[in-house]
Amino acid sequence: MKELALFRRARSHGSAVALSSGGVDTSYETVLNRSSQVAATLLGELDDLNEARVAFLVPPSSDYVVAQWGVWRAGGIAIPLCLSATDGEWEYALKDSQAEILVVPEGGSDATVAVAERLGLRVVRLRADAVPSSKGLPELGGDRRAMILYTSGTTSKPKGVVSTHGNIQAQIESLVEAWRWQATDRIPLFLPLHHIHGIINVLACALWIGARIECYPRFDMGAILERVRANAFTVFMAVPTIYVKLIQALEQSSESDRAAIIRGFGQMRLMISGSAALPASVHERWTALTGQVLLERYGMTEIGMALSNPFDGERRPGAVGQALPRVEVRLKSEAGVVVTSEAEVGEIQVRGPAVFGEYWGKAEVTEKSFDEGWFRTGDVAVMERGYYRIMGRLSVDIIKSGGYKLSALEIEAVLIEHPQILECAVVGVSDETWGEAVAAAIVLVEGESMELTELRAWCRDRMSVYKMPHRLAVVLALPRNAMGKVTKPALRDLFD
Ligand code: MCA
Ligand code: AMP
Repeated sequence: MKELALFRRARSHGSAVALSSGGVDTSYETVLNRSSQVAATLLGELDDLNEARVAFLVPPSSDYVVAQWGVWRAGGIAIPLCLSATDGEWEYALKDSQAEILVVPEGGSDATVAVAERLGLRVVRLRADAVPSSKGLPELGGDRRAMILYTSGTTSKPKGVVSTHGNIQAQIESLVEAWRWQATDRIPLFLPLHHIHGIINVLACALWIGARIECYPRFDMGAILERVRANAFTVFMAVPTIYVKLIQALEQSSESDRAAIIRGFGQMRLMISGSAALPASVHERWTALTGQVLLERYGMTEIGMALSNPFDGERRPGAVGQALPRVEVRLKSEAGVVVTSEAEVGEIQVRGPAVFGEYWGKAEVTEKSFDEGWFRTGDVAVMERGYYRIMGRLSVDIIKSGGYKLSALEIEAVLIEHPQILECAVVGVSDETWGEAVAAAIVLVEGESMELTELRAWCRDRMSVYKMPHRLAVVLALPRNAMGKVTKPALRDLFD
């Protein structure tokens, strides 16, 4: 039977612990057995789901992998939903992907189940049953579509990035090679599992190699530092905001606590930062505190990881290194010419087996995203002394906050629905902790006033917490249509 390499490899890891959550260990064998049960349940009388979309809302745990692998082994396309999303956001993802089934843990996710049932989806609840199913499972090739991840961008609604099993395998193999993943590795997983940083870089790479993952429902600083002190981890992957928060925590802790935690970080074999720019000052502060030189890398949902500082050799603060194995990268200037010399700025374009093929149901947008077969990232960079350095983005409407990519247009679309708001514009403003913070400038209906807390209460029912504006300028004196006359860069200055 043709089986994906991921599952063949898992079989060979057998009784080794794959994941541990809340003190409960789960072996590779158990994950395989349970996922075959899920696959059999999803299939029912069918032989193959044939790329039917199956959404799942499962916290980081062995259950998450059981659900993901269950969908894959049944031949479906897995759509991991955001745990902190609102009903409207879930509804959008389920409808846009034309999902047919929703998988949830045995006892949870009532709100999502209600949304799914209203939309007529079949709901499957995970069970603890670890006996393998005897049902024959479909053969899967690399070109089989495997996953849809929703990513915000330059359109007002998130787009579904479709990756095939071949894309996913290429992304994993490149990182396993570049970062020297080992079966003896132990890594904490506290990043959200609806984005590739958590899904591919942490979860999939570790499972591929036979390593051990310790799951946390969120970034729980106290619990994680406790385990760092106990030398529980060999590899650590986080977004810059987390390193900023860790530095603050270390600086505030007692001398003896700090020494013990620093020892735990110091003995790890690899610590990585990515998803947003790591300020050189944070990079240097971390080295000064812990002796660890962070490895910064650059990636995107559509392409996996593309650039990385080296495992061996110089890890340069403020730079993202060179192309990863089997990833081709070029810079294209504003004039449309491929950049061939250092110090010349251009858009990062990427090609290779890890690059996705399509946005779900958006052929035209997909076509515009490629330039002669190269994916246009929208990020601008320059090559300096052999390493790429990211300079910014082509679109002002894309914001990176806490490692999450947000669309200013999506947030504006929510704000403008507020009855007291006449006009609005959203920008990202630089922020020491969050990289960028979401800032909203609004023109109110005459005679009205508004507090930030009021605005955030309005947003809370309509968008996940990390998308909500954390800064507000209420522009009262401007005439109607004033917003259209102010550029977004000028608005950014208003907040600085
Ligand atoms: C939350 N808060 C914020 C933000 N988010 N304030 C400003 N800006 C924000 N973006 C506020 C909340 O309102 C709350 O305020 C307080 O901070 C704590 O919120 P909470 O959610 O509990 O924060 P946290 O748990 O400390 O979360 C911070 C985090 C999280 C761990 C950095 O944002 C995170 O997991 N980020 C990673 C996202 C990620 O994985 N991105 C990768 C995408 P109050 O206390 O007043 O209520 S994939 C990608 O980018 C590519 C492919 C790549 O290269 O990796
Ligand atoms: P996402 O769509 O969530 O996958 O986010 C991808 C975006 O994150 C990229 O297009 C970049 O703008 C940004 N990004 C990822 N890693 C880095 C990095 N090391 N430095 C600067 N930006 C980064």
